[in-house]
Amino acid sequence: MSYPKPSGRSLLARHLTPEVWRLLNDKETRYGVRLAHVVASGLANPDSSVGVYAGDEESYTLFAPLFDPIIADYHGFGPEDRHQSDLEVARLNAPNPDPEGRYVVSTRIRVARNLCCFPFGSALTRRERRIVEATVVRALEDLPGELAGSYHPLYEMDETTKERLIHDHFLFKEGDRFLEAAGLNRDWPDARGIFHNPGKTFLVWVNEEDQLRIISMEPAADLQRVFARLARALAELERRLAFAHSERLGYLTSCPSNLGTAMRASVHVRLPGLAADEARLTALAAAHGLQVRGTHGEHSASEGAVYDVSNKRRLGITEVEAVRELANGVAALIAAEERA
Ligand code: ADP
Ligand code: IOM
Repeated sequence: MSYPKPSGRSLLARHLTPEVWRLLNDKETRYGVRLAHVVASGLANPDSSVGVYAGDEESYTLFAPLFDPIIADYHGFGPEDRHQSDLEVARLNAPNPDPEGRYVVSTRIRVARNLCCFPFGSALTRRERRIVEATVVRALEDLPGELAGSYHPLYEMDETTKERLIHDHFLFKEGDRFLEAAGLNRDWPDARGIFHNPGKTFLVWVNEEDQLRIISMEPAADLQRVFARLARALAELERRLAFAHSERLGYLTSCPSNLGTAMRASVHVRLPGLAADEARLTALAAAHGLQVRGTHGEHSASEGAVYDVSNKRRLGITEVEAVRELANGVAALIAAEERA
């Protein structure tokens, strides 16, 4: 295949040069992942922000001449850097940025995980995906206390329930064209599903962009409590499952934007004053290391001036630092909103 020049402004378009293509084009990982597989989504979707998906752990080393510049660009993390984790709740010290509850609608912290010794979602076979699902569901079955819940496979869910869960921000959307082009939606809805506790404050998505998305969420802005619940869940799951992890890059994920902590800590915050100039809002958030998404997540628009504001960097920053950065940045956005 000759060099497929990517269009658009994705990190793929910036870093897939003819030289990189020539260097990597004929390489293949142990699980059979090739460069064409890694870049397929970004080529099909010029409006991607990143545009590449690793098919397995080895993709990050075999295709490093493409991934490393993308990782450096997105996270400011160089080839000599080493990622460090810190999930110690006692060290968090992230004050509630909206104690009177005037702006923040809800808080959600999620991490992505993939099982070690399997390819990632875009390269899984149907049979392997089912094994991943069964392994994860078994690990979730006997979680204690507030984390206890039940698993709901997608193929058993009626349309009304599904739509309600998506609308209420609990479940992933269907038919995402970025994931589709990456090969992440193959055999849909087979082996996909959601686990949640009765109050839907603890949820796990199975076999979406990553094999697990582990989520703690609740109304208002008690970051400390949301983080503590997530940390408890992760400690339990680490005892039951072995996750794909590297000394250098931390937790390994399909998309390089999620490496390291694999954590996106976000608030849904209503900012009607700042909404008048979204470019300024985005710049203000970026100055605090934050990213702005729409009300229904990535690639969606804001509704009713509610924005999803989260840490942009997930690698080269600890979990505790990422949540603290969110708390400080959101407090600054609220102060700007009050002046607007
Ligand atoms: P991810 O967070 O897994 O990267 P998305 O950006 O698509 O993926 O978000 C997934 C879902 O989580 C969407 O429905 C989004 O609206 C919801 N969400 C994100 N942050 C919050 C929040 N703070 N409160 C409520 N829902 C949220
Ligand atoms: N993580 C992934 N969904 N995203 C960054 C897609 C994109 O490249 O726009």
